[in-house]
Amino acid sequence: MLNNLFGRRQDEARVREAGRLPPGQALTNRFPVLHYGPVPPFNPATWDLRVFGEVEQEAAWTWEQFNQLPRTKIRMDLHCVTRWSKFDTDWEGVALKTLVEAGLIKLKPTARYLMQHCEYGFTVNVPLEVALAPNFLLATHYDGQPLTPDHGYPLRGVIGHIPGAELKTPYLWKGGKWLRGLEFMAQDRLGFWEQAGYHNEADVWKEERFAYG
Ligand SMILES: Nc1nc2c(c(=O)[nH]1)N[C@H]1C(S)=C(S)[C@@H](COP(=O)(O)O)O[C@H]1N2
Ligand SMILES: [Mo]
Repeated sequence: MLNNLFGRRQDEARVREAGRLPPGQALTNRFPVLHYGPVPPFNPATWDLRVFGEVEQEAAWTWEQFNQLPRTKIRMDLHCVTRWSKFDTDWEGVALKTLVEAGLIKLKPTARYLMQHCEYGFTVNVPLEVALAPNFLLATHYDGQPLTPDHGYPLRGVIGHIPGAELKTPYLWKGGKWLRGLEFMAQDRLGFWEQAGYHNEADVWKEERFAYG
């Protein structure tokens, strides 16, 4: 217990010195769970991922089809708006950038934003340049294991900070758990937490937590 506490402080000092602890954040070695509403069930026979909006051709991938898409692994630091940060987390899944480059999703030139549609009508919006960056992943695995139900099984968006990469880093809420749809949009629309007053840009280094002071 004491040992754990001491370890946490040391770990935090180390990431702070490395410039990896954003303002107002504290390191945790746990993995807190945060979401609104219940954890949905998963049925691989009926699950699909819809791709729609500003695309040349709409699609609905079954779970089997989704698992045949090209895969990517990334390591990143997660920063939650509720002030915990978790460092060096390992994710595996499908990069949107890869799907676009491979022509598996053909975007219309008008596509500028992505809305992630999740179970029970939860939504979260990001600009296209964020969705196509290497620090955004459609993740099926965390730490070498399939996601646990409360962290978004079978599929979630996840976004974090890759140390050394000059990429915009939004807070973790910009990744939707229990993902079921990718809607490409010409105009921005606010997602669930953004409508509730969270900041639309959500940049962790600028502490863009809430839209109104
Ligand atoms: N479907 C869904 N995804 C969601 C949320 C939610 O309420 N519903 N909350 C977001 C918020 S506020 C956070 S901080 C992260 C938390 O992810 P975690 O539970 O894996 O730590 O999920 C995000 N994705
Ligand atoms: Mo959150």
